Amino acid sequence: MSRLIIVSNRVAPISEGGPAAGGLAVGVYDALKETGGMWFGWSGDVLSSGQPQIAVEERGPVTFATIGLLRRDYDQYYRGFSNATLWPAFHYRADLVQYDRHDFEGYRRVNAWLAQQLVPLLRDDDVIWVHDYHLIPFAQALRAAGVHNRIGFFLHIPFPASQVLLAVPPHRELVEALCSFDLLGFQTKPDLRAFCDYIVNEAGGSVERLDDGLTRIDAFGQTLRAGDYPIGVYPDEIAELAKAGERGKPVRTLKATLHGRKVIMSVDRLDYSKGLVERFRAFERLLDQAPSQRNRVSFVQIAPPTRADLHAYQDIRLRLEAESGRINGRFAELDWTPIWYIHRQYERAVLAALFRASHVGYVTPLRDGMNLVAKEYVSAQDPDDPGVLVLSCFAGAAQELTGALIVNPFDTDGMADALAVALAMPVAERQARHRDMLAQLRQNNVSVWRDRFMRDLSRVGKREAGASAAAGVVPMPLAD
Ligand code: GDG
Repeated sequence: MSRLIIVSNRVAPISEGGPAAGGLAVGVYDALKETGGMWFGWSGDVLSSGQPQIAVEERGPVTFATIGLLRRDYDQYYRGFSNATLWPAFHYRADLVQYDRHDFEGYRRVNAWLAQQLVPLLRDDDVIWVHDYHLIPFAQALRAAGVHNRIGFFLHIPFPASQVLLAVPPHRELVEALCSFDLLGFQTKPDLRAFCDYIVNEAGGSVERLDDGLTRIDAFGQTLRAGDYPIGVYPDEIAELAKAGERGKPVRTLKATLHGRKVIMSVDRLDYSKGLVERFRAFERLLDQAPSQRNRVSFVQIAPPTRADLHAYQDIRLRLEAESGRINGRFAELDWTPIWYIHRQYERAVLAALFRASHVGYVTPLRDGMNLVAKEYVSAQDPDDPGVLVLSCFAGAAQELTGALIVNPFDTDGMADALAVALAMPVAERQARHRDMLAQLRQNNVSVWRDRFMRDLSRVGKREAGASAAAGVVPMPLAD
């Protein structure tokens, strides 16, 4: 059996059997344990000087290989091009795109440098699976270094419509780089369609739907396959965690504080793509339009910090603090706080228990590749008395979780109406919706997602030596 090599920007901290790691990390780690293999990526360390060295740690059949980044590389590759250019553009926020040519050079340089670090660790029959937008040029860099192994790529975030992608000046270089992979995985069919649209209408390539469900792409002198692979969770494990936490301190504290009031629950990294301000305003609209809900329901927003050194993230934090303060100032009473805005992280088990204790899961991103919180919320519910999921039509999860109340996050009244419907929904309807969604989550759990991708990657033809040279790939400069 070929070894599996996972490459991702960050290597997930895995605590064996522990509840700290999420489903994705566990799902990928399970695959590594089965086939044997390696997880390669940035250690999370930023070095002010010196030459970063790979640290290799063996855990049974799995090798973890991590390396630090120099400050300049971190600034250009991670903060700059990945998170100030690609992240907003891929989430349809062309207005937030900041582009600096030097950052793009740094992004390509770090991809080439990381690829050079990986090459000596590779064997001929390794299968390489690269994750996410930080590493779009990674296969191109490996090909330039003479690697002919099968290389797949999974994009965790949306792939934007062509007219939005055109806002990123080097859009053509990016899509050309993607075509050096053998298999491209997208979260949803609309993402795959957006990619195909670019290939046909902007790159002059062609796409063909194949009998096996994959799409064949011919562009930039390369032939590859693409498909949609909606990522899943382990619903039964989450349900166990949630149940185990039912009588735990966090849930007891929550219930004691609420005195029988209902709870609307949201959990998101504090990111402008998650639609938090719009969500707060829709909750305010509910209190405006339905005075009977006042003092009867509280909205708990857990929003751990993320990328706090970027301006757009400082801005969303300030806006959210202002909104929660304003709305609480308008409606709060001596014995009732309408919005609990909590800017910190909780343990995974605590979140699962809080999901189970709440009446509405309020998940309304403006754009999201998938949104695992939506899937975790459904998984955590008590099937006899489940909460209701209110879900944005712009989350990838909305393609599968059709038993949710699907809302448009730009429609404040529509969201307020959905909250009112959710809070009043009879138990039989809640049970039926939950049953459908749970069946879907079990059918497409994270193992199924991973196995489908790996099966398809193992089927694509291995690249012939010299194929990348024929496609005109230019070797990229190495880091200083
Ligand atoms: C990207 C894509 C795609 C959140 N707060 C805490 C915490 N979390 C966990 C959640 C969930 C995960 O983090 C967040 O996953 P999402 O899918 O919701 O969003 P992104 O972080 O933006 O993830 C997304 C995903 O990749 C996978 O492909 O679905 O579209 O943007 O698991 O529970 N976990 C803990 N404490 C917290 O306070 N322990």
